[in-house]
Amino acid sequence: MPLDLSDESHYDRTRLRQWARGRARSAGVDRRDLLKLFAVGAAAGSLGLAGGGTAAAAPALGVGAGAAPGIVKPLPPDLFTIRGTNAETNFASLRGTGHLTPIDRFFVRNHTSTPRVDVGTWRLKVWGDGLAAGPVEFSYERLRSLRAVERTLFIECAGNGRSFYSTQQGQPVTGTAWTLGAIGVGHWRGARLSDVLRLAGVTRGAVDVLPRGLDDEVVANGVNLGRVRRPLPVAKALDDVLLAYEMNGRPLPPDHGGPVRLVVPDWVGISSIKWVGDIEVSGEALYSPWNTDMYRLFGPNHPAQGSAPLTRQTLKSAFELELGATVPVHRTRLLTGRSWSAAAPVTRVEVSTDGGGHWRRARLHDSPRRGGWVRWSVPWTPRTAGATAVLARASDGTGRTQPETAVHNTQGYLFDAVVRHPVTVV
Ligand SMILES: Nc1nc2c(c(=O)[nH]1)N[C@H]1C(S)=C(S)[C@@H](COP(=O)(O)O)O[C@H]1N2
Ligand SMILES: [Mo]
Repeated sequence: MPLDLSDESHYDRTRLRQWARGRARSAGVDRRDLLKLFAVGAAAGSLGLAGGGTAAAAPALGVGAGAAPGIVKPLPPDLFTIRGTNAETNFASLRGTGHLTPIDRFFVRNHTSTPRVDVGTWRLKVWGDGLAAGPVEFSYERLRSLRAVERTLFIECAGNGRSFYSTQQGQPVTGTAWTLGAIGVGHWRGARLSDVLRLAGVTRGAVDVLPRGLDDEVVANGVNLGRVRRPLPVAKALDDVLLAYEMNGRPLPPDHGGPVRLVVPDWVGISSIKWVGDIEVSGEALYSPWNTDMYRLFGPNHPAQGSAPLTRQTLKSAFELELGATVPVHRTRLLTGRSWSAAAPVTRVEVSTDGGGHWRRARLHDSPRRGGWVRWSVPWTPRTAGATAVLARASDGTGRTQPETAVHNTQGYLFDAVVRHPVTVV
């Protein structure tokens, strides 16, 4: 009986086993190089590549505050915090904005830098032994002539919230030290990946689909990992994945993958390959560093070989307030924020303004919907001056509530614990 790979965890476990036994094919990285990487990783505790090319504590070399890290759009300091080649959305700047994250404040996560891709000469090449015949190319015009779908979905980095492993749980992690702003909700318009794959002649024998970006090759620890790419099981690829060419009603901007990117609902941000140039459709299992050494859970809480590759994002909440904000005593203000989950709509949000002693239900301003977030608010009148913390805790339709502590992993992925947001009352 053929394996059912439409089940995500089954898929991942199967690929992982196959990969560990050398039975999945490397998509472009020499096995020797991968082993070399693993050796470096073992010595260093991990690669330091997790969701970013920079170590948590060390600022990226040559990139000072406000310096242009290869991102095209303006990055004013009130809207963004620059972290290496990436720009984190300042959550406070979302206050008063709508359900969608405006493009001028949508986070950017670049392994290298934003390439300028010409729409006129751009082609999407679909190829591989999982197709009935030879490669098929799609121009931008052809892609736009296919039946279009529109969806509102968040894209969130697997490492969003990573810095709280160290600041809140005292546990070291590697990777970009995001607070909670490595997420944005966009309204995407595009073609269905499934339509494109069918037009290209995908066969029943196809197993994995590997989209690859047109940005520069990634070099880490002296090893060229090649272009950013991460295999998707064909079941997910044929299910709900978009090839998006519009974001919030505008042509997809360069920093967010223009002219065309993948949008993979619910899955970690790395799945949503930007500037997609080609897609391999394979009859064999594929692996790349982005589903073997990176984007898996390593450390004492996880299997010795690491967890299965990450698929779905988790559950989080954030205040639309600076960390360490100063607020006046005896004055009533509206605390606002957002909560989101990849598993099911967020159904309840509770807020504590006394460091976690008492909890109140927040008022929800969006009807709970899969793929988006809910905005919420709760009034607060601080009664005593001094340092305190405000906390927000969400529950989703699966019955899950954010825990007090997130399960540590060396690369700091999937932080889901309630964040103690420091505030000073004066
Ligand atoms: N080609 C390419 N695709 C990519 C990346 C990249 O560096 N290159 N970064 C990935 C990661 S880690 C994330 S979190 C999302 C970020 O999307 P955004 O920059 O539009 O917010 O894009 C993903 N797609
Ligand atoms: Mo990411």
